[in-house]
Amino acid sequence: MKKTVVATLLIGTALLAACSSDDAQKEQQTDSAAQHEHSMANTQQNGPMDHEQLVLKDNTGTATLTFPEILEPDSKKGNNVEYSLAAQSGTTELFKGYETTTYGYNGSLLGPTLRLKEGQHVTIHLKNELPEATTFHWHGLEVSGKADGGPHALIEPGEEKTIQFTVTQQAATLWYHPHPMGNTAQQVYKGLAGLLYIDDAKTTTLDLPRDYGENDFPIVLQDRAFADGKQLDYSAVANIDGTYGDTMMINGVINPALKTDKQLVRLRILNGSNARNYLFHFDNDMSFTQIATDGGLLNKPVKTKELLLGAGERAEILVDLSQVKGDRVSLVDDKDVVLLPIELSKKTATASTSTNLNEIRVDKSLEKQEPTKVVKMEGMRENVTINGKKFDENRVDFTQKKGVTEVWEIENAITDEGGMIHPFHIHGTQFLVLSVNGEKPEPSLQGYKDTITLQPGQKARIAVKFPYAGMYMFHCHILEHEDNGMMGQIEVK
Ligand SMILES: [Cu+2]
Repeated sequence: MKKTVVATLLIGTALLAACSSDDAQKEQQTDSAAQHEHSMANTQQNGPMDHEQLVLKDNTGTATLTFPEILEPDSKKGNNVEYSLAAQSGTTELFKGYETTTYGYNGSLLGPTLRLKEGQHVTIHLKNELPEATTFHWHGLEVSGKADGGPHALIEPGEEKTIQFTVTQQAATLWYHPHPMGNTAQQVYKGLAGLLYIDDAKTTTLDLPRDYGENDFPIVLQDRAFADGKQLDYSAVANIDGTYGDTMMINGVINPALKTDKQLVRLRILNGSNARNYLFHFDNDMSFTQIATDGGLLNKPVKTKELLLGAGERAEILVDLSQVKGDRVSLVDDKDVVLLPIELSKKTATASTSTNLNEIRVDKSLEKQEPTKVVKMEGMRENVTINGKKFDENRVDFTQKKGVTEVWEIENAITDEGGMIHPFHIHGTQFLVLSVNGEKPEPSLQGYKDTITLQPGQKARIAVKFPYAGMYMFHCHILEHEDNGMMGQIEVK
């Protein structure tokens, strides 16, 4: 199986100097997995290095996977819906006999699934019941800058705020999380995250599994490290280059197994981790079908055996569990660490699925256009920058006209220090990938995206259109990089 490079790429200055041609760079990338092993070995001998990644333990499957509740509206009249969400602090029994201090929305850990329909006029009453300031950011939602919940939209402890927007985008699996300047990583780590689904009329007519928690499962992947007393003590485990955990938490459950029938299932997978990338496949090497990217359905289902999700990205996949021999199959990562064991009952049901899912058209003329905006992500540790700069809330980095498509070039640059994966995210828009390193994007990138995971040395061209006006962030979705200023802002007028 072809392995994409997921590991941190460590390149010595001398090696970098020796590698100036493209070929040499490619060679470096294919060698990087081996280099990573090497760097881990060094780490163990010489003490921790900043880009050390905590090794993930197998998910033992001793608990049962549960699913977030779907949030009931406070009121619903025609197309008008009203919801209330409060960010709260509490305790959760993640390990038997231990009370772990956690954050959540309308509860102690994570949040309910907010399920909206295209065309709805939505009012959400936000309340901050935390002991610290926060914001409510709607990752992937096309809304005005005022409703987006970036770092400018701080809500102080005890404060309430109401936002309103109309859902004008197609069916998708989005999510929400806090976005306060310099403090996002810690708040997400403690448990602030929830799913936001958008449904639309067309998607409901398609032949796809759609029974929430029955054959259509939300899967929020988060790796966590627990300090003394099984606490999520962020300051004890934080890593400036991305905080990794050794323990798999899915939907807020430690070591959960998904229990279901031998049927066709839809997994809506969110990489809600602070930093970890997951290059996943099944341990029996069976194929599965990707049907959606961050921002909605692909034009056609894409059959594959592995998929990479960087921090913040989502994918919807269909898995035909009726073809599994035996009563267990596991989703595993590229090191064969068990991410999610699936326990199967005997009942077998086969199902058909639609083959035409969406009608995304890329404007061919854009493919030849030179980019009007260039974003260069570089650096590691505290040196992370975008176009050589750290975030400054008083500086507007770019401007763009509402409703006008521009070609952006996003580069993940290799520097003297080396390079690493950076997942690049833009607020308030769903973009289309035109090319990666000058080539047509792979099928799994041919849908709407709000986050694109770039390997060191990769350059992507994307078509970006903002349907609304306001101030929006663009940043690396390794939350510690974001907190360290690997972020810029764009004013859309
Ligand atoms: Cu980054």
